[in-house]
Amino acid sequence: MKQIVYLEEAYQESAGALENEIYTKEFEMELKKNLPEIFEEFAEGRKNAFLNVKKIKDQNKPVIGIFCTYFPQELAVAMDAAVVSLCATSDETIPAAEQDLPKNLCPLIKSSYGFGKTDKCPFFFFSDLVVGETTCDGKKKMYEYLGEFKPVHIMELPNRVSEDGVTLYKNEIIRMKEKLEETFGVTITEEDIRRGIRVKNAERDSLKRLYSVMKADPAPISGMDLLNTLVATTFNFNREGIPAQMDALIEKIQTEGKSQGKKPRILITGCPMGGATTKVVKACEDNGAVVVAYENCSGAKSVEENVDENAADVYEALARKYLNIGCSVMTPNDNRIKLLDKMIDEYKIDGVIDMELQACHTYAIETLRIKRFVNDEKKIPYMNLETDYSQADIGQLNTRIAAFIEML
Ligand code: BJ8
Repeated sequence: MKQIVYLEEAYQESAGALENEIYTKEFEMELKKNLPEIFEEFAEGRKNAFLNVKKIKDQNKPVIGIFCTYFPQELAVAMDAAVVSLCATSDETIPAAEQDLPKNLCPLIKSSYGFGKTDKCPFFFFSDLVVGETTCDGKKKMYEYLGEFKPVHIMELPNRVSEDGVTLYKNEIIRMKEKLEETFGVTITEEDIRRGIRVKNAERDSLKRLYSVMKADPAPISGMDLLNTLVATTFNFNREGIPAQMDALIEKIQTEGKSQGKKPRILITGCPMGGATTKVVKACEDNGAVVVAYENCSGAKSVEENVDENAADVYEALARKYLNIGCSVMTPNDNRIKLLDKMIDEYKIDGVIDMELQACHTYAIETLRIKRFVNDEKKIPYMNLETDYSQADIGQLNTRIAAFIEML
């Protein structure tokens, strides 16, 4: 009885947190203003994600919570587990986190920890196991404390893309598989993993097809709709169903989409986005531009490259794909430059905005390399923005972004 009451309370609280985290009223209004019939299904999908994860738990299916795109989701698909992206984009839980963690830490880390500590994230609540990777210093040290609230498994991620790195990560993927087998009492065969690879490749291909609609000039949808749809798909637990859903959405965009008109075309790179940081996209689009591409982890970074389906060694194939994600925690991080190079050309980008979260040292340090590349090699304007999860800098963001767009 106590458990049921607790679950109901958790539902109420979690639903509130979820609302703040991934489904803002502002976004709902944006949808209504633009293409309600096209995107409603996706907005609903996000709203219902909490109920869906609860249904999955009721069916006794394992739920794995993740924070980062370096987790090889193919392993979860291989054992029919659900993967949930844990709440990390709202400032609601930062005060609770700051009781334990330093204030001058990246808001993403504080938010994640705060959701774990306060039990306000429905996905954290239902996760059987949380997986973290040794990415930036802040995240990997935070996981040490997160382990006090949930079982946490850490994958050791190498700092550089090299053959030694591939071997290290391959062994970590095998260790991850063994951990899943031991935790959930299942056997994951090579054939299961090959199926997981095919499912995830098909999903990535369909997401690529979706965001490629923005190659059209004028763009057929707003950058806000694109971002919110991309984020929403991470809460879809039926991974096999995503390609058909994406294709239906693309068809609707092509037949019913409202052209955005001729506007300066922006690419956003840098830290992951969603929730509180959609303020940057809003500021771009309120000031007359359209965000046509997201190179960050909310967009192309983790989606562009597939796993080799024909590789003899599935673990090595997974290690190669995931290590190629161009995150600033890698040194050097040439893959970010390669992807930016390709996207700036393909999406006919007029200006690049590099968004850093406060106290994210790796992305902040990398701004110089990105600026040099964008200005000197691609010969287009670049702007770096540092922000956090508060609303305090909205005025300043608008002023700076308006001036940048004016220049394009
Ligand atoms: S693969 S971008 S999801 S690590 S913003 S917590 S880096 S201090 S989020 Fe990331 Fe994986 Fe990389 Fe993507 Fe640290 Fe920076 Fe905070 Fe960050």
